[in-house]
Amino acid sequence: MSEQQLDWTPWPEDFARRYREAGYWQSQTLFSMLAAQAEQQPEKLALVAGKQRLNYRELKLYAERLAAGLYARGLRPGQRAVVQLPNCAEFFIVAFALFRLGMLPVFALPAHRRAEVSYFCQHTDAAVYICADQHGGFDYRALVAELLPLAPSLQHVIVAGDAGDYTPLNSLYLMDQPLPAEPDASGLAFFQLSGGSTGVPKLIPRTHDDYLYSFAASAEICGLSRDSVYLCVLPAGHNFPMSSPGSFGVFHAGGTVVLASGPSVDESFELIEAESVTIAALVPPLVPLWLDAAAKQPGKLASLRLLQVGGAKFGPELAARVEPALGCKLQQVFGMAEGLVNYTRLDDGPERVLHTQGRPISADDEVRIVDDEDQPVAPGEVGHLLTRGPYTIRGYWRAADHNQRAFTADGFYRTGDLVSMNADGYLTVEGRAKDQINRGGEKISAEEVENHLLAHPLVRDVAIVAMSDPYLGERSCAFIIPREQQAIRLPQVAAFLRERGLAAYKIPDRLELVDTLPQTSVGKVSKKTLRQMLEQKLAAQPTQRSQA
Ligand code: OOB
Repeated sequence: MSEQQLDWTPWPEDFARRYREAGYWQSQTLFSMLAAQAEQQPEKLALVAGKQRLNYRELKLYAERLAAGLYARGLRPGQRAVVQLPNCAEFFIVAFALFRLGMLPVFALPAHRRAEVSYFCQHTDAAVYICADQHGGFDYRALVAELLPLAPSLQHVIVAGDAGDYTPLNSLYLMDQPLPAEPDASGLAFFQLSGGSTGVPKLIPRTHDDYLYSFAASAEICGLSRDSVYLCVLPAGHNFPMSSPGSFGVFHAGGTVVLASGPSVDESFELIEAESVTIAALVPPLVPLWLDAAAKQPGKLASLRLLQVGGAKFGPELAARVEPALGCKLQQVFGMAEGLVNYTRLDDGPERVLHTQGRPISADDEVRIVDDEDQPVAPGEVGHLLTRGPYTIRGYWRAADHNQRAFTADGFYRTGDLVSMNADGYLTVEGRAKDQINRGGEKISAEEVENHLLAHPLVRDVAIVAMSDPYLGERSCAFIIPREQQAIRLPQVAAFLRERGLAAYKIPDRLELVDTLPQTSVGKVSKKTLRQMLEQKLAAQPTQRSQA
């Protein structure tokens, strides 16, 4: 067995055979999908990113030349590359170059900082880190300087834009150079990031076969064709905008991907009008902004056919406003980077589209809804969602102990979501059992942030919980027992976490100082009680919520 095989959990042979025979796994790599489009319609516009417009031939060519340049620098198939790029053309050129070479990208979010990025590099022994010079007011080259001593495996740092002391991405495009054979489609293609509920983020190993199936089938469910024009508003490396059906589903269908540089509604509306966008995907907090803007600028969205909303709970009241206000179909999407994705279907009526989060992609997505003892709940009742199937992983990367808890013995992934299923097989998300805060679609592992805060000299103990928020759905609140009555305030907490290199969205929105933390009967901190205490307090002083 190669080292790589020991690091992840492939599907058992009988399942793999079944998924191949059913035609889900096509033995096609992600790069060869792009190459097929370049062959069939070379001049078709594939990507719009700012002033750059690349057709399929160009996108494939740039990816190949970059793969050759990386290869010439000594980088080899199977090695890992941490990629932290904003929504720009290079994101896809780099991704497809790495797929071609058989290197394995880890797609860090642009919001990640030293703590997350150094961990990704260490945990995967990454050979290369690829970033932008700057984006959103942040200079990634400064991050590199802090990163290098922490990530001894890094052989190269490659920067898109002004590279400073590092290797300019632009210098790596090589023509007519040899490349190794394409990787095996049953092997790993790249890593998604888990939202996480544990001390350190988990890496999700995805194969060419399983990922390609997930977005090809998603593209079909969403009715994508060569005429589809997809607006990518969310960070391009997240599973939702990448594969549900996302940019990869659009490439598979031979359509056009239009990148927005960020979530600004003005930019999105300009792009929709200018590029005749037909489909876009949002997290729930962006929807009210779109509804307001659409009321002020009627006509801008004339080309839009489908708006997808997912990543966090989307309530029926807001959902009901989408179709009348935007003049397009709404689709709810409930998915996870580990695999399973559910969609309401294009021909579903309002009962399903407004009140459920859809049903799975595949007839071979197995879904179990169970109680705390792993026993099936009665039909329609709320329980823990477990799942396995042709594109849901069987284990995280290099996480043998955690995998024992996160998966059942027969390979079902414990999603940590509480759901109910109606008689038609549609799921409604009813809550969450995992120790996570879903801050408008951005996932925060409570334990990860708690561990950082426990290192603060004024913190004796800490527990982080979600508090409901009218705009983001949830925000995070830290309950802290200070040491020896010494007060600690939110700005100090924020500065401390920033200093430790944590992404800004993980910094608690509110701080409550307490003398004790309530306990459950088995002596664990009762986060349920903390959430109730918080809701009571916020109900008594509602204006405090936004000031916190
Ligand atoms: C998507 O992926 P992740 O990995 O960032 O987060 C997954 C978790 C789910 O387990 C669930 O807790 C929550 O995000 N979630 C939703 C939801 N969609 C995701 N909770 C309620 N309603 C929804 N519609 O977030 C993701 C991946 C692919 C497609 C869409 C979303």
